[in-house]
Amino acid sequence: MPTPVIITCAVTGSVHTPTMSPHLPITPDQIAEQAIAAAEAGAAILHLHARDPETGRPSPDPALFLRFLPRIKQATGAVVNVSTGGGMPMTVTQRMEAAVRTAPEMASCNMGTMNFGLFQALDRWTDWTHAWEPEFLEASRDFVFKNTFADIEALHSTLADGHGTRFEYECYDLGHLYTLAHFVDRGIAKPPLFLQFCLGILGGIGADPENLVTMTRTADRLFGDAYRFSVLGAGRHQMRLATVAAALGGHVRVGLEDNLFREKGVLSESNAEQVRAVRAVVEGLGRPVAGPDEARALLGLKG
Ligand code: KMH
Ligand code: ZN
Repeated sequence: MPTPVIITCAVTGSVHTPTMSPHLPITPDQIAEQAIAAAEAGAAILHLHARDPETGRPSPDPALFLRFLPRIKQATGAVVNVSTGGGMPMTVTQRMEAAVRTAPEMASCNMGTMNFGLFQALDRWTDWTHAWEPEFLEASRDFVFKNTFADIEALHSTLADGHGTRFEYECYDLGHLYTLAHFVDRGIAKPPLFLQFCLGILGGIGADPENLVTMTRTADRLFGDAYRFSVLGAGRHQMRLATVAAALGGHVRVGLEDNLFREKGVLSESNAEQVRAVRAVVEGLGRPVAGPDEARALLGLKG
């Protein structure tokens, strides 16, 4: 029996702006509705950010998370994954606040400090520059996505040790796998590890299938069978890389955080639409889709 595929849906993120798509969920109600529909379509994990409902800008405010998390938990059995990646220009402390307050089953843990292209990275199908306020656009050119060794350690001591939260380890480059191995060696990161290979972000590794294979081979050497991997391809690379990931035995991530399009020039109308599309690919490859409890068992979550 092939291993079931865990579909993660990243519902809104912090990169895309409301001016880019009318379908991007912004308010707590919209985030809850789209997250619930994504779970009903087959997403076992919901990766969640919050936004200021007035401006649509990413927000670290735990009160906003608390306006959609209980509703999602009540309506679905899906694993709730609270982002600690936040968005520009939050501090690391702000980025961790919602996860510390809500003690989720899962939170993201970004595995290195890097340049992180915003509009430049996500989609070369469209010139997005019109969609950004000029000062935000200018600031994004100088943006450092800070995830130092100390930050990674703090996430583990606060969330894993304090609350039993486990991590989606966001790896944007090969070096991030070696950093994770260092934390495993120190007994800080504990298997089974859930690696999210993030390909196609400007500043990280490119979205070539060869790179994905190299990442899996490297992870095999570093972690043996103590890890599972999932893949997100930024922008137009999303479905192609999800297909390669599923064919290689991995798991997949989709959602409007990573890609706004169904195909060139055609916006996705919802997160659930992307979940249904990737589900068809996965099932077409002969692999079943994991329910939330299968995902929990595969990833050693607290439930
Ligand atoms: N935006 C993705 C490329 C996080 O939320 O911690 C990575 C991400 C980071 O989802
Ligand atoms: Zn995210």
